[in-house]
Amino acid sequence: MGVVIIDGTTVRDFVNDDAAFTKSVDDQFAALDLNNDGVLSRSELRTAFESMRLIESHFGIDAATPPEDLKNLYDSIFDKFDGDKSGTVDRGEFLAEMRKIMLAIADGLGSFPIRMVLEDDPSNLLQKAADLEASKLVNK
Ligand SMILES: [Ca+2]
Repeated sequence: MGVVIIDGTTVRDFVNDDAAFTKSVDDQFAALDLNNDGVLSRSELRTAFESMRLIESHFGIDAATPPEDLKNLYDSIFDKFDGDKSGTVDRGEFLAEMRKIMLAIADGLGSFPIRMVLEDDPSNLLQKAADLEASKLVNK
């Protein structure tokens, strides 16, 4: 567990750092692809979202959401990711949609820094955004 301070600029700088962002999302994709077939199934993506709390709040999911609504919501999220409607989400689709989501989160944060308690998850993208900013400060 760690506490990080992030704002929209932290997140946006991370998304715009193509090499760092692509590598982080690729790492996350590999971790989510539980059966290693190179694509994410509906259930793999749902497992992913259940573990990404901030994304849940971005999509308006909370503990009181009834199971059927939750299923519809996860279906609609899956459809957003599955751009070519192939029934699976490939690496490129995942990267493109994660970029959009992270930029939307950045817009939502704006210039107001927030303190976030992050669980110790090396694949957490917001953690990576904060790490990238920290590494730049060190190098200045
Ligand atoms: Ca898979």
